[in-house]
Amino acid sequence: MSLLENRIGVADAVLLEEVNEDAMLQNYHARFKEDQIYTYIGDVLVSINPYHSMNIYTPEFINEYRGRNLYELPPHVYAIADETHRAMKERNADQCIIITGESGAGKTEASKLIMQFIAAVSGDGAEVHRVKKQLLQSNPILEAFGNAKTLRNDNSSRFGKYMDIQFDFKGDPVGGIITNYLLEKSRVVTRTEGERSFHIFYQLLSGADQAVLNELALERDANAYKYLSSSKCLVVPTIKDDKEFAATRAGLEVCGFTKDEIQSIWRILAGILHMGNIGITGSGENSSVSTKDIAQKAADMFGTDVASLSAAITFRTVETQGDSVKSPLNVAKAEYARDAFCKAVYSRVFSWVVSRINDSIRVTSRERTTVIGVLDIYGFEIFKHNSFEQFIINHCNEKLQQIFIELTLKAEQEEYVREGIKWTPVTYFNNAIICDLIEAPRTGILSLLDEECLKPGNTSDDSFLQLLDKQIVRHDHYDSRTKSKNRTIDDKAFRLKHYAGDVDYNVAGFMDKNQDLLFKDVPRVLFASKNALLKSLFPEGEAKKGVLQRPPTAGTQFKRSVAELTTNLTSKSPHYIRCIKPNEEKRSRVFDENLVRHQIRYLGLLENLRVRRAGFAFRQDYPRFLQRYKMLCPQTWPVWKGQEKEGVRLILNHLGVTGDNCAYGNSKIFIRLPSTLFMLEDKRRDAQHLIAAKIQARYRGW
Ligand code: AD9
Ligand code: MG
Repeated sequence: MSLLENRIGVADAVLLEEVNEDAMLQNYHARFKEDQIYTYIGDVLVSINPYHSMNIYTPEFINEYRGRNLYELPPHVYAIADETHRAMKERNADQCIIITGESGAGKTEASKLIMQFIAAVSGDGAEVHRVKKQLLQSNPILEAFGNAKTLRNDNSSRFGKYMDIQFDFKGDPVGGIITNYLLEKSRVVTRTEGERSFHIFYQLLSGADQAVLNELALERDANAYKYLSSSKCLVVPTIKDDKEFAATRAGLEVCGFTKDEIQSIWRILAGILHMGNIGITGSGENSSVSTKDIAQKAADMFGTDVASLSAAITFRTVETQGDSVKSPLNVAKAEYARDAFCKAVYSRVFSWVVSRINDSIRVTSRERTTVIGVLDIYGFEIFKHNSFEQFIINHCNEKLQQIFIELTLKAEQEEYVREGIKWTPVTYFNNAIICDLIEAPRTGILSLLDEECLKPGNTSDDSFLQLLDKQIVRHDHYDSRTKSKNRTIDDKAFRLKHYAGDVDYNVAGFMDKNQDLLFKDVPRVLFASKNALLKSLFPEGEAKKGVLQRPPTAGTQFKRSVAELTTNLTSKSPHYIRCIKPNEEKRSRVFDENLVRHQIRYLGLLENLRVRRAGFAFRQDYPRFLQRYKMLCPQTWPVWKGQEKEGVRLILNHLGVTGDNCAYGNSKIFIRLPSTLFMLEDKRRDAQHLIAAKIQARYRGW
């Protein structure tokens, strides 16, 4: 079936008769109703989450899409995967696939389908087979440790993931490197009601053998653990935690984790759950652990001594000129210290798991590899209450939108220049202004946050907000109660007008989360742990080490890694998947036009289409065009021996497509109107029927 035979709406928005939001929306709606979840805008794939399983991911589909041209078959994520893989092999150049869209739109599913496709179409030698298995098996592990049920998505990624799949010269995968971005570690101890902590906790409790739970001193009931029970959501109907546990464990084994390592991970997770149950009492400026038996369990799991563990959360050691003084913490501060302890342990275990997977799968030989990078990060989020985490997540999405704008525009412009064709640029909303507002050195919000964190004396989340109100009050994309007296904004919040909508960020916790300070007591206790893994995660706890340099703040670290990511992505040939969420209720077959319209708007899909059509709706290189349509002209059928460009000219002249309707680039033919393409396709179909009929008649005549 050709693209154009797939006549439910149009399979490529470029072929729409009218270019406007309504036409785009109606096209998506019509297709969605018929389970056509994929549509192109040129070579950008738009994917609308069907929220039900579809039988379009079978081995037959994989075979169908293998080695085919993008426009030959109906749009599909496999077509993008194939195109990317082929482009890498043919041009011997690094590629990347950038998957964007808001939380729950289908990014992670798309990234898994891409990996599945690549695994299926590449070679099958023993070594390649091992690598492919490990690449695929790294998914359940990362999802167990880094994903969680949120209000938006039952399997929401709470970390950013970028994976380079490395290939040899034959195009077979030989390894991979995963980069993880800031995990939302606060989830370990708190989150909004109705959400869960990371899947792995529930998996462990429901999936581990009783003997394992006994060893970990754990009860099977998740409700027994405050860190889990507090958000009043333990079971998710769409998730089978026990089965997932088996998958996670199998993944760990395939990726080379030893039995000891796996056991250490379970002990650390159990330790965290026990920590959450530790009771702290006290009066005035003092506190102590009131549940010694639980503290003992936590200490056993962490391989530490219970007295040191208790002291690490109820006291703070302050060092002054060689002397160290222990000062007591009140109950609130001790609880805070306990939570900080658990968040630090969990996020370091997570990063370790990623690097351990990398140790197994990355290519160590010096053989040159080309890569396909697949980016799947947490999507844009707007909650009722948005905090530092949403600020970071949304900033990352803002940057990706900018990359999309710059690269699609740039690529399009470059193509016209390369092909020697004149065109008038289309104006675009460029969100660089919002990126700057957040990340500009000295004047951006992240810098102002650092400034406030580093100021001596009395600073607080409130003083940070005051600083923003003083420094950036005039920025068009910034608002606050102080600035506009707008009472819809909380007086402890600031509002940013993001590309995807207005978000109010409550400043409570911004300073703490940015500083991310871990008082030395914690690393010291953990460095002394008998659990070798835990010990290795807190090297700064080693007593002899001199004064440690203050680590960069969480915001600064994130800014740097996003900058690295940007450089990395822009150095590769990009391919895009834009994911759309059809409704807020996670329901199948429900298409909320307003919600989709909003996404079409902020994803810039209409501008994308305009740019794509600015001039020419369709383009194809001469050999392919000639091959497809040569039957439409007596001079080129059945064989054309002249130059391909000339052959194409003969065909188009013969059909009356001349003048402004087309342009002859250096290597491609550009066609202005979609209707021309329809005409070509119709004529081609008629011609095919005619040829088939002639052949049949000839056979009958024998
Ligand atoms: V987040 O930013 O990580 O919160 P994602 O990654 O965009 O988000 P995800 O891929 O996790 O969303 O998709 C959400 C859910 O939608 C999945 O768990 C599936 O139940 C469902 N989904 C997404 N894509 C497909 C699909 N192609 N076919 C069927 C799908 N179901
Ligand atoms: Mg995801």
